[in-house]
Amino acid sequence: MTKIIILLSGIILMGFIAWWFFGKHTVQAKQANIKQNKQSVDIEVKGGYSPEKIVLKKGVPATLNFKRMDSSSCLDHVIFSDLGIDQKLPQGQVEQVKIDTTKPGIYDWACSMNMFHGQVVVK
Ligand SMILES: [Cu+2]
Repeated sequence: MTKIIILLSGIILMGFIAWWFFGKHTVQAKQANIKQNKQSVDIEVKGGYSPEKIVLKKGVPATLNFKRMDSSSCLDHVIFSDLGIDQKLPQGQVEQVKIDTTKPGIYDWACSMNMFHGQVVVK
């Protein structure tokens, strides 16, 4: 009996590990609030980015408000390589990053060491 329980828990554990590594994890996308033909999203920078996926409406001027709560120097710059943005994020402050929404597309951002990532979808 004990053997069966061990065997079953082993199988469940392996299934969980397989799901964890190979399963499709969907990240919740955050839609920007649109007000008077402007859109903005607040992003908390703390051991990564929250939210890390943002949907912006095409053609509406957009601002991402990065608030860096993390003292790690790893997160002191945010880089949108496709948009030519490399902006400093002072700690404990809100730093506005303007995003060009004239062209629809998917734009990735990363920290200065390319360890943490986020994504903006313009559509
Ligand atoms: Cu980094």
